[in-house]
Amino acid sequence: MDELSQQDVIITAALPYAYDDLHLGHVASTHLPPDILYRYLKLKGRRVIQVCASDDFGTPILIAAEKQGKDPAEYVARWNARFREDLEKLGIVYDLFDRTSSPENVQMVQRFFTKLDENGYIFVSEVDQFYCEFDRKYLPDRYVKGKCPYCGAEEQYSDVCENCGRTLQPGQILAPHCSICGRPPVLRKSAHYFFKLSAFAKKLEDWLVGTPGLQGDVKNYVLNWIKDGLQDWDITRDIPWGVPIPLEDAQGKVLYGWFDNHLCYITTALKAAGKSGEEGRRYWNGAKLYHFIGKDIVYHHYLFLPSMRMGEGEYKLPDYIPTRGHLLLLGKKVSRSKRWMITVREFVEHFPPDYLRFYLTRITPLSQADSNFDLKEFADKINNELVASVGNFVYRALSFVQTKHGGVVPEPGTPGAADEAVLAELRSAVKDTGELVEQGHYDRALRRVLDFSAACNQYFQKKAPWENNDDEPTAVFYSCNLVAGLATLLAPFLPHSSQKIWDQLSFGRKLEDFGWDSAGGLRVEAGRKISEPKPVFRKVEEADLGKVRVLLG
Ligand code: B3M
Ligand code: ZN
Repeated sequence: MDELSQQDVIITAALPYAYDDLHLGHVASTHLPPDILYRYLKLKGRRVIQVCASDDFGTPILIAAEKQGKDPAEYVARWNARFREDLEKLGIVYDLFDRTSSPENVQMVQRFFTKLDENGYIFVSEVDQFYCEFDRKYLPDRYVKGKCPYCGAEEQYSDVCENCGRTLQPGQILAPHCSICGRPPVLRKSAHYFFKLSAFAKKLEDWLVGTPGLQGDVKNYVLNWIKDGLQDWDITRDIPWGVPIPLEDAQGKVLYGWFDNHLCYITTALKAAGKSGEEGRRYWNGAKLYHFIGKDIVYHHYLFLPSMRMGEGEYKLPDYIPTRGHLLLLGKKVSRSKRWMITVREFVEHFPPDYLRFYLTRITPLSQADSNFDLKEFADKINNELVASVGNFVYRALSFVQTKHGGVVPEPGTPGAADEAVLAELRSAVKDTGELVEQGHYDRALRRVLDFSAACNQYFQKKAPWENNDDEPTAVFYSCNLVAGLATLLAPFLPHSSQKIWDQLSFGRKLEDFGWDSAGGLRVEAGRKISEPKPVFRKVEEADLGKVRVLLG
């Protein structure tokens, strides 16, 4: 990233389906990483917006709403509100958290369809669809259950077997039955619209190879998919919940959720920026684009999304699609059906949000490798790194000002070698951490901040101000400035705690007003009266962990 660039930045996070709570896995791969980048760029003074939305359309959501006897629009609105609440608790605040079902997005999606059609990338073909004669409706994928032809598991959806993980083609499932009434469906012909994904093979390849910001580990296997041949893509659903296909003879048909949802990145960003039409396109096309995702939706983001934008021709492709792996829970894969998951809601009832942010950032690399949420490791990292290192230094340094100097930062003497050295270490921490964030390595960036915190503790120990040496005021003065440096360095990762530290230093101005680059300087001046120091972190006890174990049954 060009340091001096005034280019706009647009950051998006994958859109959660509006039918279940956000869990820790969503946070680790999809919502927390972009928030770190966003907060950092803001501190760097960049023009950046961050957006997300609820993914409202699709068969599973319609079924879930029907099960509760709710209107789907009302059903998804409740989830949307719930997502915002949960994310806000974690300090993840989007400039706009919209919804794929917004009128603006419906308009954008229909525009895309029409343009793709005009450009020759849409065709019609008859497909076999399950149809329930009793319920008088077409039954797409999730409305039909049956036996998996591969592993024999019963009660699997007709598009995927949750037991063996295989994808099924229409008509492949054995002993199919309607999930509403239980009767066997019949196969009927239905006219479906297809998107010519195959026409983009070469262009996609060129884009993958020619875009330096795309992750190498993902690129390689996407290139292999292209080599194996791309299937044209059925983008039609015979259900009443989705973006209506804007054609006379497509009555009763809507677009598949994966046609409309990623277009909401564009819609929502333009809406957040207050731009539309030609101005909106200019804004989008002039910006650096980041789409953060989890590895399970690589296919959609590295093939569907770019080819639709290429085929439509007006909106730029992403510069970065940071892709992270799954978060295992105590070594096992998260499963909604088995309820092997911890929701954000549950977690923040027991722990401060920054503890989650800290631990997830520490264990989540920029790669498709899975990470593992482990309770013991969680407690160890919080207790040994956050409490014993960061918390300890901040509290010791400020308590010293309080008890020995009546809460007033003392006037320093001439700095010695150790003071110069620790200030140099602060400067390099600011530089290194910033570079690592810009490269997308938030785990390593946070690790770098912790190394700095260790250096602060060593400095304090070495200077031993409690021995009342001549340079005691210098040590205390420098320590206060190191505390301020830590507050800024931690701000992208731990916004709540960093604010608490900042507040104890009683700056008249906000942390954000100082910005990132000022963090390497001496910002706490002598004579300043600080607030009463209080420990910023508390230890995680065995009893706290017990509460989480209860959540998992
Ligand atoms: N809702 C899948 C998911 O939640 C899907 C992402 C859409 S991003 C455009 O993992
Ligand atoms: Zn039926």
